[in-house]
Amino acid sequence: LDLSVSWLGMKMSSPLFNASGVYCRTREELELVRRSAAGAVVTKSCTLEPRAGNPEPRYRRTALGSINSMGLPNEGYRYYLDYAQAYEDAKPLFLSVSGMTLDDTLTILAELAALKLPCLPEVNLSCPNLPGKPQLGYDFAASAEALEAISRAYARPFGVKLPPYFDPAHFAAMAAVLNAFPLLRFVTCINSVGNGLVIDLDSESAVIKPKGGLGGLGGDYVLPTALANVREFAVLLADKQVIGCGGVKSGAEAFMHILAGATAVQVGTCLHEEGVSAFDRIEAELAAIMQAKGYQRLDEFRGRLKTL
Ligand code: RRO
Repeated sequence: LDLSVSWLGMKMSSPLFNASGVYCRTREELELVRRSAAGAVVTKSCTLEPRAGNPEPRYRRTALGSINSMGLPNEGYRYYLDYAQAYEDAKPLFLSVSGMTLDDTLTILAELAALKLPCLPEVNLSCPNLPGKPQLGYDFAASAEALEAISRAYARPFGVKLPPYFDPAHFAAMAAVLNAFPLLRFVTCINSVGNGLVIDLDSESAVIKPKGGLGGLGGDYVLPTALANVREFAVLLADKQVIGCGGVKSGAEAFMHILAGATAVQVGTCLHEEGVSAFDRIEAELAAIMQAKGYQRLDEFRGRLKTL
């Protein structure tokens, strides 16, 4: 059985890796993912300056997943560039970038390009948790402008992290924007489903502090939305790769993401709750499903979703 994935000149021994935001803020966390069964490593979204993030509590597990309003806590982009500079593993490394302004993002990417580091940027167009800042991915014209500027400033292959979309007209509109940029080689679908509200019945209270309790949903809540976004963009972005993210907690959901068209699959909420041993478990479960179905390689079922 072969669970490896080759894409963009990289080889991953497993399709699974961490979702940005989970186990990736500090060097210590990144090293746990690097030394795990994960097939790649992605850093926490970074800004020009270090950030402490939003007030706590800002993450809560629920019976069906998680809600977070972390507010982009990170060590500042130089920390992650230093990590990338010292990185020697064959396991691919992705740098998530989420400047507070487009100019900040361009500054970070220009420096990354100049250093010629062995990592690919995943530009975050979809943080839902910065008070007063809308998610860029929901503004198609602003997304096009950002991709134009990024293509000019970076001039190398890159990817973007997208918010979830909920209407075929929006899939089509965003796909038309994305298809205009040949350096854009992958999209990660999806970021958390933004601005949900989890309420605790006993205390009659929101469960996280920022934004009156509003935060991004992950876990079981978001699996069907994630699969729809993976499927629609896999069909609409013929020359790009889609990385699946959302609701993966066992081999079954990983298989579904790949069936919907995902090249590789990220794990967020489940990784946060279980730790990096989740990668061994989910990989073994995915292998068992493939064995039972008679598949030896991921490309034998990738994108082959049946419809009725
Ligand atoms: O740090 C966060 O609050 C955060 C970010 Br940047 C993101 O992209 N998605 C998310 O769920 N939380």
